Amino acid sequence: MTEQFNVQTLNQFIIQRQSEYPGAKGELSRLLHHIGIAAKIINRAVNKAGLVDILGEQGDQNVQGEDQQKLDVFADSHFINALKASGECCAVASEENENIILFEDEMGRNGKYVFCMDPLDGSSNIDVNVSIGSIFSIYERISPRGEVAKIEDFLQEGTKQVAAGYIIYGSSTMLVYTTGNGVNGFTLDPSIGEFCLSHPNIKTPKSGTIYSINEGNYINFHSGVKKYIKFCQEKDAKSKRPYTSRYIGSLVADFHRNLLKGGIFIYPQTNKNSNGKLRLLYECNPIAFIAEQAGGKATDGKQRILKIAPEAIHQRVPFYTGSTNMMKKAEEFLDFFDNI
Ligand code: P6P
Repeated sequence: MTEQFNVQTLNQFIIQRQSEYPGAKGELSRLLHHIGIAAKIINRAVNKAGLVDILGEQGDQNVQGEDQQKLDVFADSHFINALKASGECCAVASEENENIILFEDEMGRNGKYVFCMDPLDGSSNIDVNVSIGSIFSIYERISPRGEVAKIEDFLQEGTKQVAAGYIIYGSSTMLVYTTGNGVNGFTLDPSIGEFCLSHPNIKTPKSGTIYSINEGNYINFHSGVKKYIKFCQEKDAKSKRPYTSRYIGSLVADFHRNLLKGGIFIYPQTNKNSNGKLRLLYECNPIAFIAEQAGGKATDGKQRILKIAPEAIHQRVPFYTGSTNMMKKAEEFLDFFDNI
């Protein structure tokens, strides 16, 4: 029994960190606590997905035109319920909903924060038991409290995030987040139903030997991306090349592996999709915040992801993120960007 009292739970950590913010009234702490609750509920569903009828397609399509999996819809609704219950959130932008979701009751109108999320990223992997994730990003609203939130509350550049994180539902379930003072990882201990601090102050290696990109799109890549892939594959003992190619097709799983081991993840623009595939607000910005807080880097091939001024809630951007030395080398090739 004593061992269970040596761990620091997510809630203990949140409360301890709150004391480091003089004057903090606990709003962000309460919001993070409710995210943890939603994560446990979704984790339970993901783990049982094969046993109860929540696998397979919902029969609808989301705003991206992607077939909605039942778990997508389940995750979306449970996060929204938890955020509403927290009393600290006034509106939500979700991959699963075309428009922002407004909390218009008195408690919602007084919420201090807006929340961007991909409630279940990598959902095409759900039915084949591959790791999937939830990704979130939190901003302080800019519209006056007491009023219904506005779209402008969501169109803030990534540097304004007050918190960002992801939950990875894999061989174990982890919640990894930052509030701008480093990155910490918590592993769910099913025996006590608590997220416990397992990866304090995560720092990503400056170099790595993993590159992650969907080479199935190779013919559509710009020449600079093709040249970088060739660089990764050339023999060079000094720089430990050829690098290892690892690509799961689940952003949270690919990023989490590279964060801990060192590596680079690329979802570039192509001649078919000039802005790539990943969404700025609820995929690239939160991941970029974590990458930078862990000592890594995140760009769209030219500029910091976190400095991009959003124009729409489902806006897509090219995405390059990972170990600083690998990003620096990749950018040398991207400087020679020319048309395909
Ligand atoms: P592709 C999942 O659908 C997702 O949004 C990310 O999780 C993942 O990194 C990417 O798309 C995979 O896209 O085109 O390589 O299958």
